[in-house]
Amino acid sequence: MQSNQEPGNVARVAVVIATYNERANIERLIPDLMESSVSPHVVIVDDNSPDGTGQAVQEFMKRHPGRISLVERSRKQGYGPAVVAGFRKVIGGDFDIVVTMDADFSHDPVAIPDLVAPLDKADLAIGSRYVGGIRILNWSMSRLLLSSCANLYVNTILRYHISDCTSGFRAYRAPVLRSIDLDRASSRGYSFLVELLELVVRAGYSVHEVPIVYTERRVGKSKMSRGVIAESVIRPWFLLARRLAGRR
Ligand SMILES: Nc1nc2c(ncn2[C@@H]2O[C@H](COP(=O)(O)OP(=O)(O)OP(=O)(O)O)[C@@H](O)[C@H]2O)c(=O)[nH]1
Ligand SMILES: [Mg+2]
Repeated sequence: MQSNQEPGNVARVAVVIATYNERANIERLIPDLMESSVSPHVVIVDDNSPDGTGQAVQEFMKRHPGRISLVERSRKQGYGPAVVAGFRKVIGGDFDIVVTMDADFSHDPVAIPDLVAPLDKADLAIGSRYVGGIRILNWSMSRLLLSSCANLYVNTILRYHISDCTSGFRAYRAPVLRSIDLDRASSRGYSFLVELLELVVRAGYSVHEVPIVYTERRVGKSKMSRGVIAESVIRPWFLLARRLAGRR
C-alpha cells in the first residue's frame, strides 16, 4: 500500500514513548529528540512514575512549547495500554508518521530518520535487531536466547517472515493506525507488539525491516516480569485462533 504523502513535503512525525520510572533517561532523551532532523512532536505516556518522570517532562514542556505532550495515567497499567493511549493522543491530529521507541536509549534517537525513510513505500518500518545479522550490545546470553526464541516462536505460530516481531522501535504511517481497531490490541506487556503487528499484517499493510543497533539500558530498571513473559507465550495462540475464526 502506497503512502499518500506528496513528494517534496516534509512528513510530520510524532514519537510516542511509554515511561515508568525513566526520569534519568528522559532527561537526556528529550533534548536529543528536540535536536532530531525529523523535528518530531514527542508524546510521553507516563504511569504516575514515583521517580518524578512526569514532573521532569512538564519542565521540558515549558522549555519547548507545543513540541511535547504528556499523557498521565494514575497507576502502572502496562506497556501496551500506554502505547495505545499515546496513539489515541496523536491519530486525530495531522501527523503523517508515528514512531514508537523506549525511553532507555536501547533505541537510538539518531536512527529515527533511517527508520522513517522506507515509509514512502512501506506502511510499517520495524527497527530490527536481527535482519542481516545480530546487532545487540551488552545483553547476557540468556536474554539473547529469550528474545531469539520469542521471535522464532511467533514466526512459527503466525507464519510471518519478520526477523524482529518484538521490537518496539517502529514507524507507522499514521493512516495505518487510524484504520485499525486499537481496542483489539489488548496485551499489557510486550506481546502487544506482536498483537499490533498481526492487526497491521492482516489488514494487508506492508512491513519493511530496517537494521538497527540495540543497546541494553545503562540507567534505570527493566520492567520485564514473569507475567509479561507468560503473556508472550500464550498470546500468539490467541492471535492464531482469532485469525482462523475471522476466516470462517
Ligand atoms: N507507561 C508505562 N511504560 C512502561 C510500562 N512498562 C514498561 N514501560 C516503558 O516501556 C519501555 C520498555 O520497557 P523496558 O523495561 O525498557 O523493557 P525492555 O526493553 O523489554 O527491558 P530491558 O531490556 O531490561 O530494558 C520503557 O520506556 C519503559 O519505561 C508501564 O507499565 N507503563
Ligand atoms: Mg528496555
